[in-house]
Amino acid sequence: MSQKPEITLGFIGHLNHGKSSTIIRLLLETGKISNDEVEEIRNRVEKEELDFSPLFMLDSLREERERRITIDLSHKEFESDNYQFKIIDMPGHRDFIKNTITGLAQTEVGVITVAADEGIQPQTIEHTYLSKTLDVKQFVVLINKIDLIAYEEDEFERIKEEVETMLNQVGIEQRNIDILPISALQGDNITESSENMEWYEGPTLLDTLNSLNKPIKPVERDARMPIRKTEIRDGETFILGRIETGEITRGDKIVLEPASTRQNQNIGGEVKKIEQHRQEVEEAEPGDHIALKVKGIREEDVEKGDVAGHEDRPPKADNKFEAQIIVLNHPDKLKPGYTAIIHVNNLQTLCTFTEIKETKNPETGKRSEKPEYVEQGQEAIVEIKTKQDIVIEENDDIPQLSRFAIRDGDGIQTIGAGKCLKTLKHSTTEEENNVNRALERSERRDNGILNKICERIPFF
Ligand SMILES: Nc1nc2c(ncn2[C@@H]2O[C@H](COP(=O)(O)OP(=O)(O)OP(=O)(O)O)[C@@H](O)[C@H]2O)c(=O)[nH]1
Ligand SMILES: [Mg+2]
Repeated sequence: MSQKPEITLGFIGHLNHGKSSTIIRLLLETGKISNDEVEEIRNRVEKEELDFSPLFMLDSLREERERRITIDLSHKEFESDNYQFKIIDMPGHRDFIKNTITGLAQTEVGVITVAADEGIQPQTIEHTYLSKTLDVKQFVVLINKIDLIAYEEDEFERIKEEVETMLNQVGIEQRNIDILPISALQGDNITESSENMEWYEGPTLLDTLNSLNKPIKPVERDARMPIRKTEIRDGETFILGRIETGEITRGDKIVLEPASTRQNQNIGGEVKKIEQHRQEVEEAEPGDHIALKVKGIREEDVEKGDVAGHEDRPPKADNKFEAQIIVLNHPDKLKPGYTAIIHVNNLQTLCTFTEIKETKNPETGKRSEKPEYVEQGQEAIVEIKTKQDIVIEENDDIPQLSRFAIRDGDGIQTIGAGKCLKTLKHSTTEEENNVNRALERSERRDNGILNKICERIPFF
C-alpha cells in the first residue's frame, strides 16, 4: 500500500468543457488505464450499439453514454512522485448540480476546467462559488481545448485574465494558482510539455499536481466524528464514522450529541476498542473511517448523525444558527418562513429560514441589508432554525463540521449550500413557537417523505 499523502481532486466546470476527457488522458498517460481495459469497454458498448468513446471509461451509465454527458460522480485513483490522488469527476450539467455539490464536499483541490473556445460560462462561475462556500482550499485552472484556438498565446492570455477576474470576484486569492493551457484530446501539456506551444514555459498538469501543497490534517482541532451507523460485531455494539478533526485514542472518554440531549442523559463513555479495516488500532486521525466500541453505549442510544467528541471538549446540540449560504436552485423568492430539509454531518432534518440578514449578488458583488427575500444565484447571510437538535460547528472553530446543504421539501432539488457562522441560543419566544408550528405542519405534509429521500440520497 502506498504511504504517500493523499489528495482528493475534484474536476469542475461548465458542461462539455473537457473534465472527463482530461481525467482519462491523465490516467492513460500515467498508465492507470491500460489498453486492455479500453478494449473491454469498447466491446461492451459496441454490444449496446453505441459509438465508442474513451469517455465511457468514466461515463458508465447508459444515459451518460447516449447523451454524452456526465451525470453521476465517478472516482478514480492515480499517483505522482509525491502524492496518491483520488479524482472525482463531476457533471457540468446544471440538472445534476446536487451530484456536483456532493463531490465538492469531499474535494480538497478544485481543478477548474475551462474550454478555450467558449471561455467562462455560467457553471464555471457557479462551481467556483460553490467550491469557495464548501471550503475547497486549493485550485488549479485548466484552459482546455487549446487546439481549438490554434495554440495561440494571445488568446490564452485573454482567457487567463478572464479567469483571474472571476477568481477575484468570487474571493479566491488567485496569485498562487497555476493556470495551464492543455488539450485533453490531443494530449498537450498533460504529462509532457507540448511542442505545439513553444511560448509556454510553465509546468505540465502532472507537474502542477505533484507540487501542490500537502493538505494539513486538522489534528489540532477538537475531535469530531459524525456517526454513519451502528453495527454489532461479535455481539458487541460499534459506532461507525469518519474522523473529521482531532484524534481519538483508546481509553479516551467520549460523549455523543445530540444523543445526550435527546435522551436527557449522558450518552458516552470510555473508548474500549478502535477498529480500522476490521483491524484493531490504538488511535485514529482525520480521514480515518473507524468503528468504536464505547463502554456503556447500546445500539438504541445512537442514531445516524450523532457526533462523537471528547468529554472535556464536547460537541453541542443546537437548533438555531446564523449561516452564509448560496441559493442554487429556487424557482421563487426565498423568504423568511421557508421550510426545507437540511443535510448536515450525516443528519437530515427539517429547518426553517427565520431571518434574512443580508444578500450579495455574485455577479456585481452588490450587498443589500435586511432584504425581503433571496433569489437564485445569490449569496446570503441567514438565520436557520432546525426542527430537531443538531451538531453544527462555527466555521471559524471547526470548518469541517460547519457545512450543510439545503434540499426542498420534496427532496428533489438542492436549494443551496452553506456554512454555519455562529450558533445561537435556544429560545422560546412567540416567534419561535410560530416556527415550530410551521415545522410541524410541514412535517405532517411530508409524512415520511423525509426518510425516503434521506435513504435515497446519502449526503456528505
Ligand atoms: N478539440 C478538443 N475537444 C475536446 C478536448 N477535450 C475534450 N474535448 C471534447 O469535448 C467534448 C466534451 O468532453 P467531456 O470530457 O465529456 O466534457 P465534460 O466536461 O466531462 O462534460 P460533462 O461532464 O458532461 O460536463 C467531447 O466530445 C470531447 O471529445 C480538447 O482538448 N480538444
Ligand atoms: Mg464529464
